[in-house]
Amino acid sequence: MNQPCKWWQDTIVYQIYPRSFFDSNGDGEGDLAGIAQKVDYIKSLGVDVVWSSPYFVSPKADGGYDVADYRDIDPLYGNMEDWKNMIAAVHNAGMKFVMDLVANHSSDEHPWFVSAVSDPDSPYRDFYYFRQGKPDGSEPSNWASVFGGSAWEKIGDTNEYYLHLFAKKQPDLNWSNPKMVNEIVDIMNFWCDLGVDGFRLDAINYLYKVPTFPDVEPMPGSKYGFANQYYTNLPPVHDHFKDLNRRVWSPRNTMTVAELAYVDMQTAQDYCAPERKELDMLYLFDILNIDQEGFDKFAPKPLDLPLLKRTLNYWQQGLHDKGWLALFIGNHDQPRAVSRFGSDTTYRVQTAKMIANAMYMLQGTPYIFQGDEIGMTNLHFESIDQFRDVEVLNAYEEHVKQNGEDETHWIDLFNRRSRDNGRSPMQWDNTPNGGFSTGKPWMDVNDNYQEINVAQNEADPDSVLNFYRKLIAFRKHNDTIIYGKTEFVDMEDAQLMVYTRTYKDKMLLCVNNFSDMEIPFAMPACCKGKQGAIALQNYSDAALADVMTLRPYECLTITFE
Ligand code: TEU
Repeated sequence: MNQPCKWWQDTIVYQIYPRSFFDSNGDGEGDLAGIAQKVDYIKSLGVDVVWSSPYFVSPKADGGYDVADYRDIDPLYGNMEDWKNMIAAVHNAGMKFVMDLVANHSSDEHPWFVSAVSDPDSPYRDFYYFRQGKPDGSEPSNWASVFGGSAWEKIGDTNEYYLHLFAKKQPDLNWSNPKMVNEIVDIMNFWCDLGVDGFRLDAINYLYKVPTFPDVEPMPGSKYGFANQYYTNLPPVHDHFKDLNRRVWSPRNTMTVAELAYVDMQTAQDYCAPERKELDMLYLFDILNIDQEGFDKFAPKPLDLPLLKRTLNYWQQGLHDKGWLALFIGNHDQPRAVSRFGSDTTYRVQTAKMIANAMYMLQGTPYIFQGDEIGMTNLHFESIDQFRDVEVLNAYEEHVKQNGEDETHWIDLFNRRSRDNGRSPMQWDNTPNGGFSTGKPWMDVNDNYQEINVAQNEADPDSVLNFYRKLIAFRKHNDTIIYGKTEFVDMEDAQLMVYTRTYKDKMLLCVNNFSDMEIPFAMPACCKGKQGAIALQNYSDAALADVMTLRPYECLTITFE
């Protein structure tokens, strides 16, 4: 990678889920004015970029990832004036703002779809995928939706269907129609004119589908199958990225970060090779599927640390000098990292710091998801009524209602694995509703808010929050972290994740104990006999030695000059 790096390679991004961040007007819903009020807090972390999940007009069948008007704000979150105040506050604090562009699909309540579905001669007909069912009346193909069931929805009592890879209220947009693409370009330019500095591109490698929609092998016990080979990373996707880059991203000097599932190395390198002028940064899924069976997030399995290390290493090596990774431990689609990768009870604070240390010393741009910086945990909900996510509600309907499976088992699974874990309101202080809202929150606050909240973290110099601040300050402008080569030590060790980062004559050693046991650790050969200095640690009194005993979930970052 050439020095100096691009601005977004030496930056830290903070992700907001707006509905759950801060409610400024007591209606129980987070809002844009609430984000503006908390800008100083975000800035105090040391981050430079704010990305907010969508706040556009939406029926919110999928948390706002179902957009009904790309140019206006949903009244739940405020209005255009509030948006302008929010982005001004972000910019005045010296930070940049990234918007979430959801362009693989729109809402079924978007005027384009409303027109297309009601009028066969609509000019918007070809903005979507309408197909006739098979002669027997079944769906045009047996493709499964990401959220369960068929990816095709029948229109009234016709034999016509439309495609929705996600929820049925999210019809897929047809990127083979240049008029539709022009609309997306206009939308991006509209927001660039208003000051956005970058785009997070939602589910963007799904945008081209093989238009014959071939049937696939059904999943066990289902009529439907995952057809990702027919809609993921197909060659026209590269052409679309080049086109958007030429028309919007390069002239506007924006940062792009693409959410990508099922990417192989060659494709990843092609997406972000600077000379190809496609994308800047890749937000890849592999590490998040590591503790589940295949694609089934409700089939958890224990963390396989060697597999996690191999996966991280694969991307660290493959993209070094050839691309750029987003580094993250959580987002609005995931359970909380402390609960899934360590301890969310006795060693919660140590775990939260250790996971940040393990992930954010790697090469790439760190993304911090709201609440992870104070060590927020998974939920302890007792009833299905407390859950909000479409994925949970669909799974409940299928497994408990239709198949009669054990309800307690499924509630337990939802508390461990659902997306709602990442979406509960931010815990600001120990007042009712964690200080998130003076009204009744749209979703219950985690019952541990009195113990885990921002105010408590602010008051404690050894808190998770203050560890994040130290980590960010240490990481920023640090050439070893930005440019260095990554080398993992003992890939097969099932408890420790240890790696070095090396650049010119400097080296950094990152040591992380992923277990609740004391584990002996011998300095790797490359560090022995050298004078190291502890830059980060989660037990304030570590002493360096050639052979050490790491305490439960202990982490260290050590620098060697
Ligand atoms: O996610 C795309 C995606 O494929 C996965 O995140 C998937 O939805 C999830 O793992 C299911 O558990 C993006 C957004 O991040 C997500 O919130 C949206 O639901 C989805 O696109 C559709 O817009």
